[in-house]
Formats: sequence, C-alpha cells, structure tokens
Amino acid sequence: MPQFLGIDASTQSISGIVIDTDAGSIVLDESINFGSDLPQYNAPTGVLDNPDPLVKHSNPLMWVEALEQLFGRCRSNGFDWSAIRGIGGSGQQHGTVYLNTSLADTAAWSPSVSLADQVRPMLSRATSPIWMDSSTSAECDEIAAAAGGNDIVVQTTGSIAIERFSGPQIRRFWKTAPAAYEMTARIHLVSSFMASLLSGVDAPIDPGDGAGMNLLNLTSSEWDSAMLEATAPGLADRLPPVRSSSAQVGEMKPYFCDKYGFNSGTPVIAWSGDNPNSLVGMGAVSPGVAVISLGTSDTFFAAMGRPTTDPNGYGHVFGNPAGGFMSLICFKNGSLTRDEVRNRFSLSWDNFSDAILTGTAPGNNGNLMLPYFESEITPRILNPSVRLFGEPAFMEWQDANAAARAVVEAQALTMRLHSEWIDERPRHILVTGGASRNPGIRQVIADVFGAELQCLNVANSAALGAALRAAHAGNDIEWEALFDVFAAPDRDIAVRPNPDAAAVYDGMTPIFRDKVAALQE
Ligand code: ADP
Ligand code: XUL
Repeated sequence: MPQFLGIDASTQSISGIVIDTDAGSIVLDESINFGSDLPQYNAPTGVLDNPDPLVKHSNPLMWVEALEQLFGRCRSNGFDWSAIRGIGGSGQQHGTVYLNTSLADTAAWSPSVSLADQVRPMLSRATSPIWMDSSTSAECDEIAAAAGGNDIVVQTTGSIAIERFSGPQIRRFWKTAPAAYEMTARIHLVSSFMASLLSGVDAPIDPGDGAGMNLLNLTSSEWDSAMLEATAPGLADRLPPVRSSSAQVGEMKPYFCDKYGFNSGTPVIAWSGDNPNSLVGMGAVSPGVAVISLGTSDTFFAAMGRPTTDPNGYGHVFGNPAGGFMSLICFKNGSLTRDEVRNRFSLSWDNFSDAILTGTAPGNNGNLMLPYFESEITPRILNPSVRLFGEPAFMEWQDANAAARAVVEAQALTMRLHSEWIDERPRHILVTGGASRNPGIRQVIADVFGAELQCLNVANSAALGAALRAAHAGNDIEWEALFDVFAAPDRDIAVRPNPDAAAVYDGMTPIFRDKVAALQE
C-alpha cells in the first residue's frame, strides 16, 4: 500500500491529500482553515489586517501551527502516517519568510515544545508579505531601472518586475528595515520554508515557484546575478539553492516521526508553487489544455511548448514541474469577490448558481460590473473600485440575480482578454479550485471562452499535484499512469458552451475592455 502525501499551504488553509497508488484512490483529504481552526491569529481569510490596503501580510507561525494541527487531527481520527512513502508540497506563490538562521543549522526540534514556539525566535521578520500585497510599485520601478528596463527583466525572468513577486518584496524589506535585513540569514518562499520545516535542511526552491520571484534566470534555471544585484545587497547569500522540482530535499525530521507516527527516512520532495502543482494535479503538463483555477485568486495557466511572454506585461512564465515551462495569469479578485457579492444578498452557493442559470441570461440584460473590491493584479488597478452599469435596480444593488451573473461574467471576460497572448489555443479547459464546484460559474466560463469545460472530482488540485509529484519522484511511476487514475476528468460534469451565448460575449468583450480602460485612466 504505497501512499504519498501532498500538502497545500494556501492563503486560507493548509490541506493534505494522500493517494494510494496500488489502490488507485485518495485515502485522505483533510483541511485546516485559518479562520475557523486558528481564530487566535485574527486572520479569518489568512491575511492580517493592515491600515494600508496595499499591504497584505500573513503570520508564518499560523502556517506552522496549521501544519501540526493537520498531522495531529488526522492521527487522532485514526489515520496512520506510517504508510506514507513520500511527501510533496505546494505553497501559495511569491510569499516570503525571513529567518535569522539557516534551518539547516538548527538542532533537532524538541518534541516537548510546539513547533511554532521553536520557530518564533528564528524569524527576523514577524510577518510574511504574500501574493496579495501590491505595496511595492516604487521597488518594481527601481529594480526594472537597475536591470536595464522591464524588457530585460521579462526576457530574463519571464515576468516584468511586479508588486507581489518576491524580489520587489525583499527590496522593500531591505529599504524599510535595513537592520532586520542585515540579521536575515535566509529568505525562503512559503514552499521552501515548509519543506525545510519538515526535513530540517535548507530546502531548495524549484523553478516552478522560483520563477515567481523576478530573480531566476529562466534559461539557466539559476539565480540571475544581475537581478539579485538590482534587488538588494548580499541577496545571493540569503537565498537557498535552486533545484529541480523532482529533487528529494531530505527526510522527515524525527520530531514528526516521534510525534505523529511518520516512518523515519520518509523522503521529502522539493515543494513548488500552488499553480505549478495544480498543472500536475490536473494532468495538464503537456500543451493543448488550459486550466482555470478558481481559488482565493483566480488563475489561468497552461503548459507551454516554448516560452513566449505577454506583450502587455501581465502574464508570467513559470517552470513546469514536469519539465519545460507554463504560462500563468493571476486575478486577485477571485473567490473573495464572489463571496462578497453572495454575502451582500445572503445567497447560498446553490442560490448563486441558480441566479446565473435560471434567473438571468448571457449578457445579463446589459448589466455589467467592474468588480475590483480589492486592488487588482490583472488588469492593474491599484485602488479598489467597484462600478455598476445597466438597469436601475442592478445599479442600486437591489437585483441579486443580476449581481451574481455580473461578477462572474466580468471575471470570465477578464480571463478571456488577458489570455489572448498565449500562442496555443486550448482544445478544452479544465477547472479546479473551491468555486469550480459551482454549476452556474462553470457555465459562464464555458460560454465566454466558447470551449468545453471539464472538471476533476478533486477540488484541491494543488495538493493532489503535490502528492502525484511525490509518487513520481524516484518511484518509477510514469506521469501518464498517475494521470489516468487520479486526474481523469469527470465526464458527468463536462460543460458545453451554449452556441447562442458566444455571439453575445463576442459583442460584450470590447465594451467591457473599454470600461476597464476608462477606469485605469
Ligand atoms: P485557496 O486554495 O486559494 O485557499 P480554495 O480553492 O480552497 O482556495 O477556494 C476557497 C473558496 O472557494 C472560498 O473562498 C469560496 O468562495 C469558494 N467556494 C467554496 N464552495 C463554493 C461553491 N459551491 N461555489 C462557489 N464558490 C465556492
Ligand atoms: C500566482 C499568484 C496566486 C497565488 C495564490 O501568481 O499570485 O495564484 O499563488 O496562492
């Protein structure tokens, strides 16, 4: 019964999925939610309050404690961790953790003290900036200028210098807290930090997550010395090495074996970002299918035959954990924005879906929303702005059905507009993430893209991808064999586009684009 664990350290929760490769089944799917399970951290959606709406940080100790809760809860429920033969992981991308020591220099964790208490004195920065942060516009300009312009930055790293990426965040820390920066011995991504905790070594960063830093040279897969220099002094000494996504980084630390029953010697595989992991979890590692992930952020991504870049500067190129590259576009106003509209009208998710499917029609009778409840990454909108256009009841927030459709149509049209730069047109689109369970949301996406949508039974494709990577690494199990069993789309919930809707959305796309452009002026 070889079992493999995939852990997903995401914005709102930490989840674990265990696959059994002999039985061909998922034997564990458990989640610790920061809001409900760790209320003492005062971060109901995983993010700390800050008076500046552009600043979004999390408490890394909350992630550490959630990891322990996950292991502890499953064990109390009777789950036997000793059958695990490999552990892979996934982290929300771009977030950084600052330590005053390398984790490789620490003595063994003491079994009698909680891990969070042992990690606390190692932090040289109490909080971690995460992907939702957009406070580093000045640093992006400085980095781009020092590197010779954004054309060079994008050619080298696959993305222009961009606010949420780790490099600009590190530069801001160096500028605003130089003494604490000086004391920082290691800067980890969320992914490499979690892998380091488990293995007790300074875990490397893989090219999937490393490409989200504005520091990695995509061609050489090494840190780029010019980008490091443009970012902050002494950065090369503070970063862990870059290694392949399939590298074994170490073995599970005795602390976890003694406390939770893992076997000593259990391999820990390099962790990666949540989007690269999802690419694997959706079985989409070859070009031809695109994935839309509807999590806290909405993302659109696909494996790339060759690395092309977005002329408008919004899209990114990341490493594909199965080899080669992937495209990615990220939209910040994703699930929390849909939550916001749903909560305003006290709708259940079923009501929200019905509002779209039976309460309204494609095009929404001309009702259109610009739904930037938070500042937005794609398109770039630094100040939260919500605008409604159309019928009076809709504009006065009196029409729940139209509001539900409007937010989802705006999100889908934005994805369509901003994925046009990708060369390869997908044959079909796979959807994942919490909101992919929603039939109304699925239909709007199929209609706006005019493409068939397919779904997997597993909503958390990032955790699944991490488990599949652990099974693949060093175990002679081919990707295709794993995908056939664990990533086969559920034919019963395939969604076909409505042919009449395509013409409506073709007409609506330029209107929507003009309204967004006017907002950006
Ligand atoms: P992340 O991995 O980024 O933390 P998830 O993929 O777990 O996020 O998605 C969480 C979100 O899923 C919640 O914020 C909620 O808005 C959304 N969600 C959960 N169930 C549904 C549903 N039935 N319909 C639409 N959205 C849903
Ligand atoms: C991707 C991005 C988000 C986070 C969310 O660039 O910023 O999708 O990875 O976890």
